[in-house]
Amino acid sequence: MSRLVLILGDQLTPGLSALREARKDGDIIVMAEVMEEAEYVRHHPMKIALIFSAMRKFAAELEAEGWDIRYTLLDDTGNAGSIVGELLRRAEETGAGEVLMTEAGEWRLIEKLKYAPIKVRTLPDDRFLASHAEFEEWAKGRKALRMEYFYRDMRRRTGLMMEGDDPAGGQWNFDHDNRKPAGGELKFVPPPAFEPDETVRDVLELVAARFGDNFGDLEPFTLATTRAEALEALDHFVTHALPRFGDYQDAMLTDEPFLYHALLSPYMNLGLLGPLEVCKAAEKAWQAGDVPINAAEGFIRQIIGWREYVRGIYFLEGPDYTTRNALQHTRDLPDFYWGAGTRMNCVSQAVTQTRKHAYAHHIQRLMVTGNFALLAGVDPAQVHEWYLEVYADAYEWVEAPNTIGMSQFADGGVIASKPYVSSGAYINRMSDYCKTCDYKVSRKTGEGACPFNLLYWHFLDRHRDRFEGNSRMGNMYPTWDRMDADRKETVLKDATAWLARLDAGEEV
Ligand code: FAD
Ligand code: DLZ
Ligand code: SF4
Repeated sequence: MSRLVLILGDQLTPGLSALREARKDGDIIVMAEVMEEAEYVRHHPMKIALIFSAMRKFAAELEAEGWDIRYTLLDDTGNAGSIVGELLRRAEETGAGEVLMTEAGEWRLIEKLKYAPIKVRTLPDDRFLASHAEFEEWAKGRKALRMEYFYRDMRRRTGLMMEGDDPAGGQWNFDHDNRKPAGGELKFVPPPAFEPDETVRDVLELVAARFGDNFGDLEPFTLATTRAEALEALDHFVTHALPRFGDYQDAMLTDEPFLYHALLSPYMNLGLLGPLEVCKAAEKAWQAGDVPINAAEGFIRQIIGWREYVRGIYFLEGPDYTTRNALQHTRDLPDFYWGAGTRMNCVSQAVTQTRKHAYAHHIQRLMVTGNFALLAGVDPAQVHEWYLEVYADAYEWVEAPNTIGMSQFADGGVIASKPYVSSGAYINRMSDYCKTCDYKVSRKTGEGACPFNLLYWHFLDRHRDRFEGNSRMGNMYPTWDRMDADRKETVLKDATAWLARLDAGEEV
């Protein structure tokens, strides 16, 4: 009896475990564009276009290599509308009695496949460097699951930037050389733009017709949609941006969405690029003397450290992770996350570029939109859904730990040892946004006071019981306590009034 080999939209890797085990004579590859995946959240149109284009091209490559492949287009008559539905339809059509697949990256789909009325054999997703078992073993018995220690193990295991048993340059982490604000004289080379071919143009037409009302611009669409193009994007990054990646990793500049960032997460998360090959390209450039050590180390840490670590946490913590709400935040996500007007220039910049490019870099996600939601007490489930929808690289295994854990502290501190909150001073230091903002970052209260300043103290005050004893909150409570009572009262009153205007739907 023949066998179906399921390849999901984010499993576009020639060496995928299911493909390695499959046989060209007899097995049938199944790939399907289905509404259930395309609308379980309202994905940014560019994200859907990227996935469908890359799926179609990957399928064509497999077919050219001699695989028997059944590919379902979204608009095909008979499309069952879901992954499980498509498997059952193809099983009936071909007489196949079993499905082979690589584990899905999301609990929702794992559960659906587990209860599918057909036998599904699942192989581990070994495109990641740490298996579930290895991560569990690392986590076992530890009081705190801090990324830094996990990262050191990953350096030792991969041998990346190692000199024998020691880290290259004598340090594991060169972050103290990073995090410079961006000055005006910096030059940025824009990311490579890939002209849509016929396949992409067909997909763009489909996405415009079916998902045109979702938040986000569909065009200009210039993303890579094949492994060959993604490799070009990698090469471009290593040559033009990596040398300054470390220095300006946390900087933010008006109308400069990309700076020296890699823009490679959509391709790694789809499977077009492997994490190890990306890190090796960075290591090679450092070995050749083209890239300083702080840039290469910082970049590699994001991938073998953060990326692997958050995936480990997602699977360790289980399917209820996305429903956690340790701080019991309940405010609705403000309309300006969907492009409604706001006078906060930093938020407006981050949301505008998200709409245009389905991209914002880490500090914009963490310290602008994430920081605001946390300070304002927005329901983390709504924040999570927003991040899952609006970014081209968003899949739950990576998005949820970053949002629920790192950004919103909704997991109660599994990932973050302290909440990532800041007043306007941090945004002012790392960006030029405040210069042209309606609010004054230097104002702590009264007319025109920066909302981040007001909400920062409001947050600390309302969560005093939880955070007062947190050593990493440093001297924030003593600073708050040293303010005179009148001033504290004014700060809290102004913050409450500002939140009331937000809740009333005023443009704030
Ligand atoms: P660079 O800054 O150039 O970093 C290089 C690579 O490191 C990235 O491509 C990415 O693969 C990896 N990386 C860096 N930081 C992280 C991290 N914290 N977690 C995992 N990988 C990381 N990343 C996603 O891939 N998908 C998401 O859905 C996602 N959601 C996020 C939500 C929030 C609230 C926050 C704070 C972060 C989120 N991140 C997510 C992490 C990070 O912001 C993106 O990986 C990064 O911005 C991607 O852009 P880049 O390729 O230019 O990254
Ligand atoms: C995100 C996505 C979208 C939009 N569409 C499809 C699809 O039509 N077919 C498919 O196989 N996969 C799609 N995906 C990716 C899946 O949602 C992804 O595999 C799971 O969320 C697990 O990460
Ligand atoms: Fe953002 Fe405040 Fe700066 Fe305006 S003043 S850009 S609201 S941090």
